[in-house]
Amino acid sequence: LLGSSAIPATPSKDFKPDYQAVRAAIEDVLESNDEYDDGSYGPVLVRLAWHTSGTYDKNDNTGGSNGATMRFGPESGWGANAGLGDARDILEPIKKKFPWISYSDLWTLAGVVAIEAMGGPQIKWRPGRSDKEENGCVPLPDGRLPDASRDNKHVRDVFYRMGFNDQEIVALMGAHAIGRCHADRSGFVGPWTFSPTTFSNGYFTELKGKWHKKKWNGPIQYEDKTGELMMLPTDMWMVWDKKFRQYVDLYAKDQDKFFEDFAAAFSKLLELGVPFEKRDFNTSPSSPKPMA
Ligand code: ZEM
Repeated sequence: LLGSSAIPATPSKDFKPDYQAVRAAIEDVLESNDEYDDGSYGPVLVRLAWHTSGTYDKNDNTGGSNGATMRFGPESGWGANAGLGDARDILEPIKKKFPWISYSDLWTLAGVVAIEAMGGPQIKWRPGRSDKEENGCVPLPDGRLPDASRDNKHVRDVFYRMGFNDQEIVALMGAHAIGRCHADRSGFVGPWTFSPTTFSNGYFTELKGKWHKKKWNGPIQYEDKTGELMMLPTDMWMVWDKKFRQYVDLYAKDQDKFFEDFAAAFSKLLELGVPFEKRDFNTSPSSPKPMA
């Protein structure tokens, strides 16, 4: 019997990529290292999926997950991408085991699998991204990813450039229920919720509490009354801006609605700029698990 590791680099015609096997391999690495952060690579994998996609510009159709250009400089060295080497490295043995999957499909699928494994919604995902060569791609300009120290106008500029509306922006921000900030990556410190490895609407319920500026020499960030939880300035704008705030209220009250809207927006994010063949999810011949 041929294991998937024996698949040749140029697959034969009747080769069927086994995405379930890749999903299982991703699930296996998520909690493979107790020493890493809160015992999970889930959050940093979600951040990789987001940063590889969030460079998209709808005006010239550049950026986005297709290409996996974060493998190369200058993108790999952007300040915004600090720490994402951990996420890329943990996926490398999976890429070796399943050489037929592109990095760009693997990185986006890993984000989806991580969210589902952390208790989040099922997210529609389909393959079809291809990797660019280092010498074949025009480097993207730095500054496409959002800057946490800035305001609501900046947040809108960045996400409208990708093609999102206010509701989708707020839904996507709910990913800050998981993970944490690291002093040596962004300069900010701490998690947004007390359960940073569980995907929930906790970001919104916490946001509705009381927040004050943290007294320290680091960048401006906000803390709750326990001093353990944090919010970035851009997070605070989700409640300071009335149009954003109505969705914070909605998602704080209604987890199901948050899961539904997040799943749709995250799936859209991962597909920005990807030249899929014309077919839909449920009829896709190469999508092994139709995602209803
Ligand atoms: Zn984040 N994010 N993000 N984000 N993010 C961090 C961490 C994580 C912003 C931001 O500056 C930061 C979205 C939107 C925005 C995740 C997912 C998503 C950190 C901490 C910062 C500073 C990095 C560090 O120090 O390790 C800003 C300004 C955003 C928009 C305005 C969206 C959208 C996301 C997904 C849908 C995740 C999962 C993390 C946690 C990473 C980890 O390693 O724990």
